[in-house]
Amino acid sequence: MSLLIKRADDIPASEITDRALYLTRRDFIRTAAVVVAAGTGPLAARTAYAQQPAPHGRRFERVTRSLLSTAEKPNPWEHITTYNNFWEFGQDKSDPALHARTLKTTPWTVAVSGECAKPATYSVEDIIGGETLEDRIYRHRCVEGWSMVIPWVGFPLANFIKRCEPTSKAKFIEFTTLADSRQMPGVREPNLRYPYIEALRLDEAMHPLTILAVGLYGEVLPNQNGAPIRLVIPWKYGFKSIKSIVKVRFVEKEPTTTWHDANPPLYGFWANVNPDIYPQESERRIGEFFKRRTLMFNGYADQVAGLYAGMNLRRFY
Ligand SMILES: Nc1nc2c(c(=O)[nH]1)N[C@H]1C(S)=C(S)[C@@H](COP(=O)(O)O)O[C@H]1N2
Ligand SMILES: [Mo]
Repeated sequence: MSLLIKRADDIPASEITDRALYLTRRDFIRTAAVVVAAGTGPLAARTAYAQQPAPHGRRFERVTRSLLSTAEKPNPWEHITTYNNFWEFGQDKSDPALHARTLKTTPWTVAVSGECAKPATYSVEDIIGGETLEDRIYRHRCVEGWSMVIPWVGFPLANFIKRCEPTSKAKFIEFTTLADSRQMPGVREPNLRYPYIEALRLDEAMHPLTILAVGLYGEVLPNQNGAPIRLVIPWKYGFKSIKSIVKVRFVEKEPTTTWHDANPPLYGFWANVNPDIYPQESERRIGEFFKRRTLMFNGYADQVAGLYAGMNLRRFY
């Protein structure tokens, strides 16, 4: 970390402005304080400097445009690959870009088990193989109050689920992230229980908006964004979109999930974006200065509200 500490008067003004624009307001104030005080030390190291954006990876050959994309302008590669949440690589937004570089993503397999007719260990190549890859530009809303627009490359999770042939008992689908402490320094920290686990009700998982993402901006997914394969479910808070998946399990009962287990009142199992539940009424789009109003189901209400008909969304948050 110490290599990243620069004196404030070494930072070009352009870098300060650019960086400040996409920090949260609290971080922005801290950064400003650091700049004014020409401070160094841990605070400066933590807040003042962006990581290098991810190097560019292999481009996918055929990616079709999806009608399910938002028309909003995507955030640039630099934002999406340097401002990340991936606690297996550290808690700061800049940690994953720094520490995930060395994650080994080939070979990679996903072990499928539980209530299904085709339990097996699938290679990522096999999972992606027969799929038509699509550009899916989605809004992303983190429970911490920031948002981005991200041009994923992926395909409906439903396609993979059908291949696994869930039985009639399967009501939920559970996902697990790799937890290899040799590659993932965060896994040794006592902040969350690893491996990271997330789950969806099966009908949510089968919804056409729910995808397995394998790329970003037409290229192979950078490690910090959850390579080689991650879930993206755009109407829920970001923590549901689990990264670097190594296991899938079909189950009858609602599984215990990492964030919900860590703090149930704060992180509901459902995690549907809901501006009516304090303090989620507004968000800051990374790259913008003023806040925007958060939309019900993150703007996907027309497509997904029906999944929750008759459910009290204040109780099942
Ligand atoms: N395994 C794992 N998956 C994870 C997380 C994590 O810490 N570990 N963070 C979640 C949160 S809170 C968010 S907002 C998104 C961030 O994805 P991004 O860095 O690609 O934008 O990943 C989600 N998936
Ligand atoms: Mo998040």
